[in-house]
Amino acid sequence: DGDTDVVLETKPKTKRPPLYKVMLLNDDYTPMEFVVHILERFFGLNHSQAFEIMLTVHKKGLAVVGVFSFEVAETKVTQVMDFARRHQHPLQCTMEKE
Ligand code: TYC
Repeated sequence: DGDTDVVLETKPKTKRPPLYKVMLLNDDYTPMEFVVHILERFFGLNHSQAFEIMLTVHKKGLAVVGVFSFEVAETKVTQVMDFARRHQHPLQCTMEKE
């Protein structure tokens, strides 16, 4: 009858969830050993990895310490900020969509 069937391709509907970078910011007061301890304790880094990232933050101003789902990233930021505040250090930790 002259009609033409058109079947549009549909995209696969499962999208990967967005990932979030967790970053540590430098400051002049938080002791280096405290930052290394944080990286070991909350990010599961070994001592030399932790020391290396701490030095990168110290020299460059900030560094990405890990990439996680939203909920995990939020938990890490909260854990770091609470731990730093309890020890009266001004350390800042933030997250940003990748
Ligand atoms: N700049 C700090 C010092 O000289 C060390 C430091 C490193 C602080 C990393 C924060 O995220 C940081 N004691």
